[in-house]
Amino acid sequence: MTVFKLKVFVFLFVLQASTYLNAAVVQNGGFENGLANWSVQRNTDFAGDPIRVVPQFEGYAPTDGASFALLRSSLANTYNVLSQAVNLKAGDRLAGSAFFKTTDYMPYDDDAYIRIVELDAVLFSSRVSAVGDYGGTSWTNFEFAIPTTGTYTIELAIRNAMDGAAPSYLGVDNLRAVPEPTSMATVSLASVFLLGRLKRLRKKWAR
Ligand SMILES: [Ca+2]
Repeated sequence: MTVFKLKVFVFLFVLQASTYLNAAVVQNGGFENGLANWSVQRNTDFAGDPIRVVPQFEGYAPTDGASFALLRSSLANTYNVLSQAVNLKAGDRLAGSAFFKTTDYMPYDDDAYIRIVELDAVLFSSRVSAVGDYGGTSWTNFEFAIPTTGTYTIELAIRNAMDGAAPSYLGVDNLRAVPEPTSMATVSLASVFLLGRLKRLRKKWAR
């Protein structure tokens, strides 16, 4: 293999690898870096900021790293929202974990959801009527396969129903895109091939 050919190959490899890496990243999906990379739509009330990053909440510990996002319902009938636009490929799976916990009771049916806006796909949802008065879920893992390559908005939201009293909470952690297996395989195969080429070239130079 000539040096020129090798250069072309390295270029193609880097191109392929970066495409794969770009497609596979949810920025700060584990909330280890505060709310960086997230768009925040918060409605501050008497209890202060309703969207925070915390190391724990009641019995809930992070499912990834040392912190997670905690959204609290505040104003009546108004969602507090975190969102992020992500490039995803067909076959990629968007995964994460979430819980819902309420201090409210029926008929104050506070609700929370995680969805992909463009697909109207709900990955996680819960509400007071589902968990019961003062109830909650445990951490729940979810996973969703992306049908078509595109840019998608991940939206996390919670709201108070009827009045702004007795908040509910949505916890979210470890949001990530799991790449479609074949794109991962392409990159690993390319790595093996490139490594072989480099070894052979090094032997040639050593002679
Ligand atoms: Ca985390």
